[in-house]
Amino acid sequence: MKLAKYKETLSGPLRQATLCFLIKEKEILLARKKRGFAEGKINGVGGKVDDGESVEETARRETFEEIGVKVNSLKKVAVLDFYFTHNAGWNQQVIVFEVREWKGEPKESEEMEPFWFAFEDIPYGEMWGDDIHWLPRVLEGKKIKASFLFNEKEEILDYTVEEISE
Ligand code: 8DG
Repeated sequence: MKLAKYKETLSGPLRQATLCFLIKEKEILLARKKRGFAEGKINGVGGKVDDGESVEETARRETFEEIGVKVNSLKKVAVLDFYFTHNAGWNQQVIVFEVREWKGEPKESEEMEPFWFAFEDIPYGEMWGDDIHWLPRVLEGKKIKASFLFNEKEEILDYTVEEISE
């Protein structure tokens, strides 16, 4: 199935979630998810946008809840639309932020176990399969808009990735 065809079957806007990557020089903070959706995967920190919250507020709240860090400033670096042929309830738009200034030391919570990785050691094999298609470009300073369609085995059926100016 192709993205365009799948999108014809949907109505209404996508639910939104956030994803934050703390960056210091050429290192990125990633965390192993200890429970819930995508348990065991390595990822940035984030979660669903609650009613009445802005995406920036969600990013700050989730980063504090998951790794105990207070974010000073957020830079939007990507907008990713995810679609799942077998479970439309998982469909969501993820707003990705880069964080270079924060207060506190990242620490483990009941949900996340954080680690610093050099950019060249990012464990893409333990991350979502789409990340290799956009995260390297984000780390080069590009802004990205992308869409991915997954099947029931979490394989990518179709995707688009483009650079955006804003
Ligand atoms: P919550 O209670 O914390 O809100 O829910 P959750 O169990 O954390 O699940 P979620 O809100 O759906 O959060 C999923 C996180 O994973 C969120 O930060 C967005 C992010 N995410 C996806 N898909 C992908 C992906 O393909 N790649 C990466 N890197 N992150 C993804 O939802």
